Amino acid sequence: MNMPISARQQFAADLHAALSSRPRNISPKYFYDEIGSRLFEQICELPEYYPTRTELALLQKYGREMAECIGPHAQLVEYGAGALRKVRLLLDHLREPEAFVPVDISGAHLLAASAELGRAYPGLKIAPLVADFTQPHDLPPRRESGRRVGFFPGSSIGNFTPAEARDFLRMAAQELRGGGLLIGIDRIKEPALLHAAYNDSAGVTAAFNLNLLERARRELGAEFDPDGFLHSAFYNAPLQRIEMHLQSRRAQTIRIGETSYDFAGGETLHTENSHKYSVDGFQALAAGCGFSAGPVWSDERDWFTLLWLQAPD
Ligand code: AVJ
Repeated sequence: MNMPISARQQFAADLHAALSSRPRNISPKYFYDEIGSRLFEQICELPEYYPTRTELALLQKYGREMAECIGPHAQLVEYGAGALRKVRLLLDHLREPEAFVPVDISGAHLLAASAELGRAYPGLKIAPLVADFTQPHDLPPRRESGRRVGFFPGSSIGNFTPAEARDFLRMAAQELRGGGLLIGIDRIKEPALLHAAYNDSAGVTAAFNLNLLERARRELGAEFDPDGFLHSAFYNAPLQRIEMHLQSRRAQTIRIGETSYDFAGGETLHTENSHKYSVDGFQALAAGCGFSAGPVWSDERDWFTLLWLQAPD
């Protein structure tokens, strides 16, 4: 039998693979250790980072209509649970939800957030599931009378390439059949606004990106000059995405255990994609995965949109 591999071993394996490949890239999920999660919470408060506050305002304003789409007795599944702040704005309007199932790989964080939500919603059945929602997972069985509905806020889907987004949406269409999906997307907009959102003047996004290397030092004993890398974030217009990279200021070597990795000056480790969508473009992507388009809710500036997608029967 295979031994389960620890989070640290998984990070080590993925970082070695990333540093050995060309171009070098690693999953953004490694941003979110305790320090990284705290930095992300700070990003959400930044004046330049509009997505969180724009989406929260949409949930405040239209939560009742969204709850109407979700319907009574629903089993509500949140993909990738953060602080579970946004879902409250749906729960406040839902009629007799059957259960709330937050799914996240970070077990400790998920259980703490679930316990806190439980204190605020004492009548609600909360069934946290510690799992990577991009991999096959087993949701609790649903009742005959209710539907299963997915909630995927934050434009987290933007971390996926369109091909990966399709894989996720196909999986979701199956497990949500008969129900639907409420999903947040960040809209294509003026590049200067996007650029500012990922290059804040307080340097929090830079610290968030650089924390990946700090984490490699803390957890894996990686050796390198911490001032040798810069935060780089830019809008890739043809691919409609923000890319974040860690860019080497000069020729240098990173050592992890026995292995050395050489960086040329200017060479990067690609750490994140954040894809931006038009409403039509995203609905077309989802339609290819079996969802039909329903109501959409956007702010006045069309910076962010929540969409209802009806899952197949
Ligand atoms: C959590 C993936 C939605 O892409 O905007 C914020 C992460 N990265 N600033 C995003 C992030 C840099 C965020 N998502």
